[in-house]
Amino acid sequence: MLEKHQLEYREKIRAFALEKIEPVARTLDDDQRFLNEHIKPMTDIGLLSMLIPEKYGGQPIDTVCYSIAVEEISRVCGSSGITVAAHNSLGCYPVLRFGTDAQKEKYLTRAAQGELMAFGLSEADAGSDAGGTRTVALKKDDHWLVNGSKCWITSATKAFATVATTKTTEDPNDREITAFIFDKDWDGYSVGKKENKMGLRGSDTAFLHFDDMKAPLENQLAEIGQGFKVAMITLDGGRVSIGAMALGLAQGALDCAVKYAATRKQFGKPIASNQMIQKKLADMATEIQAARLMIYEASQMKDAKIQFSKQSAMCKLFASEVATRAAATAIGVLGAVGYRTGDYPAERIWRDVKLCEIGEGTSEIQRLVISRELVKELGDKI
Ligand code: COS
Repeated sequence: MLEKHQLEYREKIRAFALEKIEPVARTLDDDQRFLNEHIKPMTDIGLLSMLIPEKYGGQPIDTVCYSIAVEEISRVCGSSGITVAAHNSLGCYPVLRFGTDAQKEKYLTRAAQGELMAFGLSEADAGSDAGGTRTVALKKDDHWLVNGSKCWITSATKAFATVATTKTTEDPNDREITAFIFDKDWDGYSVGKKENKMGLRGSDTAFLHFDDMKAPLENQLAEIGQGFKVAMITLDGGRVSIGAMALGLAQGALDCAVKYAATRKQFGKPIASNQMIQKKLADMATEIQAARLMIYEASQMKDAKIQFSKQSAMCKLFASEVATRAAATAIGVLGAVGYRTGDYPAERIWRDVKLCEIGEGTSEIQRLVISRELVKELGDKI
Protein backbone atom coordinates (compact mmCIF):
# COMPACT_ATOMS: atom_id res chain seq x y z
CA MET A 1 0.00 0.00 0.00
CA LEU A 2 1.29 3.41 -0.88
CA GLU A 3 1.42 6.08 1.80
CA LYS A 4 -0.64 9.28 1.48
CA HIS A 5 2.31 11.39 0.33
CA GLN A 6 3.19 8.78 -2.29
CA LEU A 7 -0.38 8.71 -3.65
CA GLU A 8 -0.41 12.52 -3.80
CA TYR A 9 2.97 12.55 -5.51
CA ARG A 10 1.71 10.06 -8.08
CA GLU A 11 -1.26 12.30 -8.87
CA LYS A 12 1.02 15.30 -9.26
CA ILE A 13 3.44 13.57 -11.64
CA ARG A 14 0.64 11.86 -13.54
CA ALA A 15 -1.02 15.24 -14.16
CA PHE A 16 2.31 16.71 -15.26
CA ALA A 17 3.01 13.81 -17.61
CA LEU A 18 -0.44 14.02 -19.19
CA GLU A 19 -0.31 17.78 -19.59
CA LYS A 20 3.28 18.32 -20.71
CA ILE A 21 4.76 15.10 -22.02
CA GLU A 22 2.01 13.00 -23.59
CA PRO A 23 1.02 15.58 -26.23
CA VAL A 24 4.53 15.57 -27.72
CA ALA A 25 5.57 11.96 -27.11
CA ARG A 26 4.77 10.91 -30.63
CA THR A 27 6.68 13.71 -32.33
CA LEU A 28 9.72 13.17 -30.11
CA ASP A 29 9.79 9.62 -31.47
CA ASP A 30 8.91 10.51 -35.07
CA ASP A 31 11.52 13.25 -35.32
CA GLN A 32 14.15 11.68 -33.02
CA ARG A 33 13.93 14.94 -31.13
CA PHE A 34 15.23 15.46 -27.60
CA LEU A 35 12.77 16.95 -25.12
CA ASN A 36 14.60 20.28 -24.76
CA GLU A 37 11.49 22.28 -24.01
CA HIS A 38 10.63 20.00 -21.10
CA ILE A 39 13.86 20.35 -19.22
CA LYS A 40 12.76 23.57 -17.48
CA PRO A 41 9.30 22.30 -16.39
CA MET A 42 10.84 18.99 -15.33
CA THR A 43 13.42 20.87 -13.28
CA ASP A 44 10.75 23.04 -11.66
CA ILE A 45 8.66 20.05 -10.59
CA GLY A 46 11.75 18.33 -9.20
CA LEU A 47 12.12 15.50 -11.70
CA LEU A 48 15.80 16.24 -12.23
CA SER A 49 16.74 16.46 -8.56
CA MET A 50 14.76 13.66 -6.95
CA LEU A 51 17.79 12.25 -5.14
CA ILE A 52 19.60 15.54 -4.47
CA PRO A 53 19.51 17.04 -0.94
CA GLU A 54 17.88 20.44 -0.46
CA LYS A 55 21.20 22.05 0.46
CA TYR A 56 22.27 21.58 -3.16
CA GLY A 57 18.93 22.87 -4.45
CA GLY A 58 17.33 19.46 -4.87
CA GLN A 59 13.77 18.34 -4.19
CA PRO A 60 14.51 14.95 -2.58
CA ILE A 61 11.86 12.27 -2.35
CA ASP A 62 11.90 8.65 -1.23
CA THR A 63 12.78 5.93 -3.71
CA VAL A 64 9.20 4.66 -4.00
CA CYS A 65 8.19 8.17 -5.15
CA TYR A 66 11.17 8.21 -7.49
CA SER A 67 10.05 4.92 -9.05
CA ILE A 68 6.50 6.28 -9.30
CA ALA A 69 7.83 9.33 -11.14
CA VAL A 70 9.76 7.25 -13.64
CA GLU A 71 6.72 5.01 -14.12
CA GLU A 72 4.34 7.90 -14.73
CA ILE A 73 6.63 9.66 -17.19
CA SER A 74 7.38 6.42 -19.04
CA ARG A 75 3.68 5.58 -19.13
CA VAL A 76 3.26 8.38 -21.65
CA CYS A 77 6.78 8.61 -23.12
CA GLY A 78 9.62 6.12 -22.79
CA SER A 79 12.20 8.53 -24.19
CA SER A 80 11.42 11.06 -21.48
CA GLY A 81 11.40 8.29 -18.88
CA ILE A 82 14.90 7.12 -19.66
CA THR A 83 16.24 10.67 -19.75
CA VAL A 84 14.91 11.23 -16.23
CA ALA A 85 16.03 7.82 -14.94
CA ALA A 86 19.57 7.98 -16.33
CA HIS A 87 20.17 11.52 -15.06
CA ASN A 88 19.03 10.74 -11.51
CA SER A 89 20.14 7.15 -11.00
CA LEU A 90 23.31 7.02 -13.05
CA GLY A 91 24.52 10.62 -13.23
CA CYS A 92 23.59 12.14 -9.88
CA TYR A 93 23.47 9.11 -7.57
CA PRO A 94 27.16 8.08 -7.69
CA VAL A 95 28.19 11.67 -6.93
CA LEU A 96 25.72 11.78 -4.06
CA ARG A 97 26.86 8.41 -2.71
CA PHE A 98 30.61 8.60 -3.27
CA GLY A 99 31.43 12.26 -3.92
CA THR A 100 33.32 14.66 -1.69
CA ASP A 101 31.49 17.72 -0.36
CA ALA A 102 33.19 19.82 -3.03
CA GLN A 103 32.14 17.43 -5.80
CA LYS A 104 28.56 17.40 -4.55
CA GLU A 105 28.50 21.19 -4.32
CA LYS A 106 29.92 21.58 -7.81
CA TYR A 107 27.98 18.92 -9.71
CA LEU A 108 24.74 18.31 -7.83
CA THR A 109 23.96 22.02 -7.62
CA ARG A 110 24.13 22.29 -11.40
CA ALA A 111 22.22 19.04 -11.85
CA ALA A 112 19.43 20.31 -9.59
CA GLN A 113 19.19 23.39 -11.79
CA GLY A 114 18.34 21.18 -14.74
CA GLU A 115 21.72 20.47 -16.29
CA LEU A 116 21.85 16.79 -17.19
CA MET A 117 24.45 14.31 -16.01
CA ALA A 118 25.46 11.05 -17.70
CA PHE A 119 27.17 7.76 -16.86
CA GLY A 120 29.82 5.96 -18.86
CA LEU A 121 30.48 2.30 -18.13
CA SER A 122 30.08 0.33 -21.37
CA GLU A 123 32.71 0.23 -24.06
CA ALA A 124 32.77 -1.38 -27.48
CA ASP A 125 34.47 -4.46 -25.98
CA ALA A 126 33.17 -4.13 -22.43
CA GLY A 127 29.39 -4.58 -22.39
CA SER A 128 28.13 -7.33 -20.08
CA ASP A 129 31.75 -7.75 -18.99
CA ALA A 130 31.84 -4.25 -17.52
CA GLY A 131 35.18 -5.00 -15.87
CA GLY A 132 36.79 -5.33 -19.30
CA THR A 133 37.23 -1.56 -19.49
CA ARG A 134 40.05 -0.36 -21.73
CA THR A 135 39.64 3.37 -21.25
CA VAL A 136 42.61 4.36 -19.16
CA ALA A 137 43.47 7.24 -16.86
CA LEU A 138 47.13 7.56 -15.90
CA LYS A 139 48.27 9.78 -13.08
CA LYS A 140 50.65 12.54 -14.15
CA ASP A 141 51.99 15.19 -11.78
CA ASP A 142 48.90 17.30 -11.20
CA HIS A 143 46.29 15.58 -13.34
CA TRP A 144 45.00 12.34 -14.83
CA LEU A 145 45.58 11.76 -18.52
CA VAL A 146 42.57 9.98 -19.97
CA ASN A 147 42.25 8.06 -23.24
CA GLY A 148 39.46 5.85 -24.51
CA SER A 149 35.79 5.75 -25.42
CA LYS A 150 32.52 4.94 -23.71
CA CYS A 151 29.38 3.90 -25.57
CA TRP A 152 25.61 3.92 -25.25
CA ILE A 153 25.70 7.08 -23.16
CA THR A 154 22.19 8.36 -22.43
CA SER A 155 21.98 12.15 -22.85
CA ALA A 156 25.56 12.20 -24.15
CA THR A 157 25.24 15.37 -26.20
CA LYS A 158 23.36 17.20 -23.46
CA ALA A 159 25.15 16.19 -20.27
CA PHE A 160 27.51 18.75 -18.76
CA ALA A 161 29.38 16.01 -16.90
CA THR A 162 29.71 12.24 -16.95
CA VAL A 163 30.56 9.78 -14.22
CA ALA A 164 32.80 7.22 -15.93
CA THR A 165 35.00 4.26 -15.07
CA THR A 166 38.53 3.80 -16.36
CA LYS A 167 41.46 1.57 -15.70
CA THR A 168 44.13 3.37 -13.70
CA THR A 169 46.94 1.00 -14.57
CA GLU A 170 48.74 0.08 -17.78
CA ASP A 171 49.11 -3.52 -16.66
CA PRO A 172 46.86 -5.57 -18.97
CA ASN A 173 46.49 -8.23 -16.29
CA ASP A 174 45.38 -5.80 -13.61
CA ARG A 175 41.72 -4.82 -13.53
CA GLU A 176 42.26 -1.78 -11.28
CA ILE A 177 39.28 0.38 -12.19
CA THR A 178 38.58 3.84 -10.82
CA ALA A 179 35.61 6.18 -11.18
CA PHE A 180 35.83 9.82 -12.22
CA ILE A 181 33.64 12.78 -13.05
CA PHE A 182 34.51 14.21 -16.46
CA ASP A 183 33.36 17.64 -17.66
CA LYS A 184 32.04 18.13 -21.16
CA ASP A 185 33.92 21.40 -21.65
CA TRP A 186 37.40 19.91 -21.13
CA ASP A 187 39.82 19.67 -24.05
CA GLY A 188 39.86 16.10 -25.33
CA TYR A 189 36.25 15.34 -24.36
CA SER A 190 34.08 14.83 -27.43
CA VAL A 191 30.70 13.37 -28.22
CA GLY A 192 30.14 10.93 -31.09
CA LYS A 193 27.32 10.81 -33.59
CA LYS A 194 23.84 10.41 -32.13
CA GLU A 195 22.77 6.75 -32.39
CA ASN A 196 19.86 5.91 -34.68
CA LYS A 197 17.86 3.58 -32.43
CA MET A 198 14.88 1.30 -32.89
CA GLY A 199 13.12 2.84 -29.89
CA LEU A 200 13.49 5.59 -27.32
CA ARG A 201 14.20 7.77 -30.29
CA GLY A 202 13.54 10.96 -28.34
CA SER A 203 16.38 10.15 -25.99
CA ASP A 204 19.85 11.10 -26.94
CA THR A 205 22.43 8.30 -27.08
CA ALA A 206 26.03 8.53 -28.32
CA PHE A 207 29.65 7.58 -27.73
CA LEU A 208 31.93 9.72 -25.57
CA HIS A 209 35.59 9.98 -26.56
CA PHE A 210 38.47 11.04 -24.36
CA ASP A 211 41.64 11.91 -26.27
CA ASP A 212 44.58 12.94 -24.12
CA MET A 213 42.05 14.56 -21.85
CA LYS A 214 43.49 16.09 -18.68
CA ALA A 215 41.26 15.51 -15.67
CA PRO A 216 42.06 17.36 -12.43
CA LEU A 217 43.07 15.09 -9.54
CA GLU A 218 40.04 16.24 -7.56
CA ASN A 219 37.75 14.67 -10.17
CA GLN A 220 38.57 11.15 -9.00
CA LEU A 221 35.38 9.71 -7.47
CA ALA A 222 35.90 7.39 -4.49
CA GLU A 223 39.15 5.49 -3.92
CA ILE A 224 41.50 4.27 -6.61
CA GLY A 225 40.48 0.74 -7.57
CA GLN A 226 36.92 1.15 -6.31
CA GLY A 227 35.42 2.15 -9.66
CA PHE A 228 33.89 -1.22 -10.48
CA LYS A 229 32.08 -1.29 -7.15
CA VAL A 230 30.95 2.31 -7.64
CA ALA A 231 29.46 1.23 -10.96
CA MET A 232 27.82 -1.93 -9.57
CA ILE A 233 26.30 -0.08 -6.61
CA THR A 234 25.08 2.62 -8.99
CA LEU A 235 23.52 -0.05 -11.21
CA ASP A 236 21.73 -1.62 -8.25
CA GLY A 237 19.74 1.62 -8.02
CA GLY A 238 19.64 2.20 -11.76
CA ARG A 239 18.10 -1.20 -12.43
CA VAL A 240 15.15 -0.36 -10.20
CA SER A 241 14.56 2.74 -12.29
CA ILE A 242 14.75 0.74 -15.53
CA GLY A 243 12.23 -1.62 -13.92
CA ALA A 244 10.04 1.43 -13.21
CA MET A 245 10.47 2.58 -16.78
CA ALA A 246 9.42 -0.84 -18.08
CA LEU A 247 6.47 -0.74 -15.70
CA GLY A 248 5.36 2.62 -17.07
CA LEU A 249 5.65 1.39 -20.64
CA ALA A 250 3.68 -1.75 -19.75
CA GLN A 251 0.99 0.33 -18.07
CA GLY A 252 0.86 2.58 -21.14
CA ALA A 253 0.32 -0.50 -23.29
CA LEU A 254 -2.45 -1.71 -20.99
CA ASP A 255 -4.12 1.74 -20.94
CA CYS A 256 -4.16 1.73 -24.70
CA ALA A 257 -5.44 -1.85 -24.99
CA VAL A 258 -8.24 -1.44 -22.42
CA LYS A 259 -9.48 1.80 -23.97
CA TYR A 260 -9.49 0.28 -27.41
CA ALA A 261 -11.14 -2.99 -26.34
CA ALA A 262 -13.89 -1.10 -24.53
CA THR A 263 -14.76 1.04 -27.55
CA ARG A 264 -13.97 -1.07 -30.60
CA LYS A 265 -17.08 -2.92 -31.74
CA GLN A 266 -17.09 -6.06 -33.81
CA PHE A 267 -20.02 -8.45 -34.27
CA GLY A 268 -22.18 -5.74 -32.68
CA LYS A 269 -20.42 -5.51 -29.32
CA PRO A 270 -17.19 -4.16 -27.82
CA ILE A 271 -14.34 -6.59 -28.26
CA ALA A 272 -13.76 -6.34 -24.47
CA SER A 273 -16.76 -8.62 -24.06
CA ASN A 274 -14.90 -11.45 -25.77
CA GLN A 275 -13.32 -13.87 -23.34
CA MET A 276 -10.11 -14.13 -25.33
CA ILE A 277 -9.62 -10.36 -25.13
CA GLN A 278 -10.59 -10.41 -21.46
CA LYS A 279 -7.88 -12.96 -20.75
CA LYS A 280 -5.27 -10.82 -22.45
CA LEU A 281 -6.24 -7.70 -20.49
CA ALA A 282 -6.53 -9.52 -17.19
CA ASP A 283 -3.17 -11.27 -17.56
CA MET A 284 -1.46 -8.03 -18.53
CA ALA A 285 -2.92 -6.15 -15.58
CA THR A 286 -2.03 -8.91 -13.14
CA GLU A 287 1.58 -9.17 -14.27
CA ILE A 288 1.94 -5.39 -14.27
CA GLN A 289 0.71 -5.15 -10.70
CA ALA A 290 3.12 -7.88 -9.61
CA ALA A 291 5.99 -5.98 -11.26
CA ARG A 292 4.90 -2.76 -9.54
CA LEU A 293 5.00 -4.41 -6.11
CA MET A 294 8.48 -5.80 -6.80
CA ILE A 295 9.68 -2.34 -7.77
CA TYR A 296 8.21 -0.81 -4.63
CA GLU A 297 9.87 -3.49 -2.51
CA ALA A 298 13.30 -2.91 -4.06
CA SER A 299 12.80 0.85 -3.67
CA GLN A 300 11.96 0.48 0.01
CA MET A 301 14.97 -1.75 0.57
CA LYS A 302 17.23 0.87 -1.01
CA ASP A 303 15.90 3.52 1.36
CA ALA A 304 16.23 1.16 4.32
CA LYS A 305 19.85 0.57 3.29
CA ILE A 306 19.28 -3.17 3.03
CA GLN A 307 21.38 -5.00 0.41
CA PHE A 308 19.04 -5.11 -2.58
CA SER A 309 21.13 -6.31 -5.54
CA LYS A 310 18.95 -9.40 -5.91
CA GLN A 311 15.64 -7.53 -5.63
CA SER A 312 16.89 -4.85 -8.01
CA ALA A 313 17.88 -7.42 -10.63
CA MET A 314 14.63 -9.33 -10.10
CA CYS A 315 12.38 -6.32 -10.51
CA LYS A 316 14.19 -5.14 -13.64
CA LEU A 317 14.15 -8.63 -15.13
CA PHE A 318 10.50 -9.25 -14.38
CA ALA A 319 9.19 -5.78 -15.25
CA SER A 320 11.04 -5.63 -18.55
CA GLU A 321 9.83 -9.06 -19.64
CA VAL A 322 6.27 -8.21 -18.51
CA ALA A 323 6.49 -4.99 -20.48
CA THR A 324 7.72 -6.75 -23.60
CA ARG A 325 4.77 -9.12 -23.39
CA ALA A 326 2.34 -6.29 -22.62
CA ALA A 327 3.45 -4.26 -25.63
CA ALA A 328 3.07 -7.23 -27.97
CA THR A 329 -0.32 -8.12 -26.47
CA ALA A 330 -1.55 -4.54 -26.82
CA ILE A 331 -0.73 -4.62 -30.52
CA GLY A 332 -2.61 -7.91 -30.73
CA VAL A 333 -5.69 -6.37 -29.09
CA LEU A 334 -5.60 -3.39 -31.45
CA GLY A 335 -4.94 -5.50 -34.53
CA ALA A 336 -3.95 -3.68 -37.70
CA VAL A 337 -4.29 -0.17 -36.23
CA GLY A 338 -1.93 -1.21 -33.46
CA TYR A 339 0.60 -2.19 -36.08
CA ARG A 340 0.35 1.15 -37.87
CA THR A 341 2.63 3.93 -36.69
CA GLY A 342 0.94 7.02 -35.38
CA ASP A 343 -2.64 6.53 -34.20
CA TYR A 344 -1.94 4.54 -31.04
CA PRO A 345 1.18 4.36 -28.88
CA ALA A 346 1.28 0.54 -28.82
CA GLU A 347 3.85 0.12 -31.58
CA ARG A 348 6.07 2.89 -30.13
CA ILE A 349 5.91 1.17 -26.74
CA TRP A 350 6.81 -2.14 -28.39
CA ARG A 351 9.93 -0.52 -29.86
CA ASP A 352 10.78 1.43 -26.70
CA VAL A 353 10.41 -1.46 -24.33
CA LYS A 354 13.09 -3.66 -25.84
CA LEU A 355 15.79 -1.50 -24.32
CA CYS A 356 14.59 -2.43 -20.83
CA GLU A 357 15.77 -6.01 -21.45
CA ILE A 358 19.19 -4.73 -22.53
CA GLY A 359 20.20 -1.48 -20.80
CA GLU A 360 21.79 -1.50 -17.35
CA GLY A 361 22.42 -5.18 -17.78
CA THR A 362 20.69 -7.66 -20.08
CA SER A 363 18.09 -10.07 -18.80
CA GLU A 364 20.81 -12.73 -18.92
CA ILE A 365 22.99 -10.61 -16.63
CA GLN A 366 20.06 -10.04 -14.23
CA ARG A 367 19.61 -13.82 -14.02
CA LEU A 368 23.32 -14.21 -13.40
CA VAL A 369 23.21 -11.61 -10.60
CA ILE A 370 20.13 -13.23 -9.02
CA SER A 371 21.58 -16.72 -9.11
CA ARG A 372 24.92 -15.55 -7.69
CA GLU A 373 23.06 -13.83 -4.84
CA LEU A 374 21.11 -17.03 -4.15
CA VAL A 375 24.32 -19.02 -3.82
CA LYS A 376 25.87 -16.26 -1.71
CA GLU A 377 22.89 -16.42 0.67
CA LEU A 378 23.77 -20.06 1.43
CA GLY A 379 27.02 -18.72 2.86
CA ASP A 380 28.58 -21.05 5.36
CA LYS A 381 25.86 -23.64 4.86
CA ILE A 382 27.79 -25.20 1.97
N1 COS B 1 27.54 -4.05 -5.02
C1 COS B 1 28.78 -3.99 -4.46
N2 COS B 1 29.84 -4.67 -4.91
C2 COS B 1 29.63 -5.45 -5.99
C3 COS B 1 28.39 -5.57 -6.62
C4 COS B 1 27.32 -4.84 -6.09
N3 COS B 1 26.10 -4.89 -6.63
N4 COS B 1 28.53 -6.42 -7.67
C5 COS B 1 29.80 -6.84 -7.69
N5 COS B 1 30.45 -6.24 -6.67
C6 COS B 1 31.86 -6.46 -6.30
C7 COS B 1 32.12 -7.91 -5.95
O1 COS B 1 31.79 -8.18 -4.60
C8 COS B 1 33.59 -8.04 -6.20
O2 COS B 1 34.28 -7.49 -5.11
P1 COS B 1 35.68 -8.15 -4.57
O3 COS B 1 36.63 -8.01 -5.73
O4 COS B 1 36.03 -7.30 -3.39
O5 COS B 1 35.35 -9.57 -4.24
C9 COS B 1 33.80 -7.13 -7.41
O6 COS B 1 32.70 -6.20 -7.41
C10 COS B 1 33.82 -7.87 -8.71
O7 COS B 1 32.59 -8.55 -8.81
P2 COS B 1 32.39 -9.83 -9.72
O8 COS B 1 33.52 -10.78 -9.48
O9 COS B 1 31.00 -10.32 -9.53
O10 COS B 1 32.57 -9.19 -11.18
P3 COS B 1 32.38 -9.82 -12.61
O11 COS B 1 33.43 -9.29 -13.49
O12 COS B 1 32.17 -11.29 -12.50
O13 COS B 1 31.01 -9.13 -13.14
C11 COS B 1 28.69 -8.73 -13.41
C12 COS B 1 29.84 -9.16 -12.49
C13 COS B 1 28.54 -9.61 -14.63
C14 COS B 1 27.44 -8.84 -12.55
C15 COS B 1 28.93 -7.26 -13.86
O14 COS B 1 30.02 -7.15 -14.75
C16 COS B 1 27.71 -6.65 -14.52
O15 COS B 1 26.77 -6.22 -13.85
N6 COS B 1 27.72 -6.59 -15.86
C17 COS B 1 26.68 -5.91 -16.60
C18 COS B 1 27.08 -4.51 -16.77
C19 COS B 1 25.92 -3.69 -17.14
O16 COS B 1 24.87 -3.75 -16.54
N7 COS B 1 26.13 -2.88 -18.14
C20 COS B 1 25.13 -2.00 -18.63
C21 COS B 1 25.61 -0.64 -18.50
S1 COS B 1 24.36 0.43 -18.98
S2 COS B 1 24.69 1.88 -17.80
